[in-house]
Amino acid sequence: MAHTIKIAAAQLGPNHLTSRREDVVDRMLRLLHEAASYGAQFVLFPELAFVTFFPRYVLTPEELEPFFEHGDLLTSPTTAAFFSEARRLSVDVSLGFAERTPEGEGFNTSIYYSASTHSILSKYRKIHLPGFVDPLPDPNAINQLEKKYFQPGNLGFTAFRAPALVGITTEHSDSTKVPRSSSEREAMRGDPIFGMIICNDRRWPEAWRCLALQGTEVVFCGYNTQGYCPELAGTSPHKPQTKAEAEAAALVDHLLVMQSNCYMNSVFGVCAAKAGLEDGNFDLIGGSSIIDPKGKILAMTETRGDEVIVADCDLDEVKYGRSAIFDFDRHRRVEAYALITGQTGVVEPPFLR
Ligand code: CDV
Repeated sequence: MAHTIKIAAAQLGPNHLTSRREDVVDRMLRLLHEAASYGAQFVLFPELAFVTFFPRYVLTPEELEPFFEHGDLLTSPTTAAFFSEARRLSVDVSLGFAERTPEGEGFNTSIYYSASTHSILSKYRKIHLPGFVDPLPDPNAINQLEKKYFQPGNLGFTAFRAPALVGITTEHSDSTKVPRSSSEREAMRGDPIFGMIICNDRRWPEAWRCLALQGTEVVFCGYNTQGYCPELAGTSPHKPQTKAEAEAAALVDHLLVMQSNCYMNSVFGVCAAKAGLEDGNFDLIGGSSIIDPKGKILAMTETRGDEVIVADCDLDEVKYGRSAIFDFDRHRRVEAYALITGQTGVVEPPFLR
């Protein structure tokens, strides 16, 4: 039986400081309906989907708090209807939001909502927080204060299975034998394995490999990526870029890390941007895409506004890379990788005498 799922990425155009949550959720509902009309079984929405990318601003605690969600998204007055509609349409969704826990911690979080169980199946809290704890001294600099407003995620890179998306797999099925017991049926189910990362995480191969080592078949990544942010991009001061050049380079970097990590881990990758000009001044790249395990782009957005893309993803394709060049069991040499987990920064070899 086919092991194919139709996946959608819903790119959101800009949100502004003046945008009302209700209006953003209305736009998300329109994208959800459009994706469902194409037959999508799953839709990915961006990082911090409900709000403008507020970590660019220096905010007082009172100004900061309204950007956070404080309760259960499935029952919260602004978002409950969104999940009820996803349930009615039988479409799973994943989206990002700023999470304030009952203990007062702040996380940059993504959830995976399963329509068949009407529950949040999995939660991921962003681990690689870019930027700075303190605002930059230059008043004209574009800040990135995720390290100030969020704590590093504490849930690891944890893969999970999502029910009711595919039938019994070819690999496990036997046409001569009808499964009898529920445990036998359970063992034969080919529920896909998913993993979530958020924005900057996609630039870190460690994140992808942790998910791939759990058999992940599709990695989801919502993002807000500045088109022009000289303070963050790491571009040589001897090669200053115009805004247009910087944005083009940011798009290249984004696709490079998505495609290469999909290929090196033999996984599908789905990424959804919040894009366009936020608050009249801050450019975010588009480039939301669906990528196959060979690193090939199956679908990509063409605008920087609200836009849906879809692709059929045959999850059996993951197997080819994993049984050949990226057969981890046969080829990985963990005895040589100690530096990866034992050391954080660079330690150069000693100088020659
Ligand atoms: N939201 C992000 O994590 N943005 C970062 C910055 C550094 C541009 C990114 O990696 O895209």
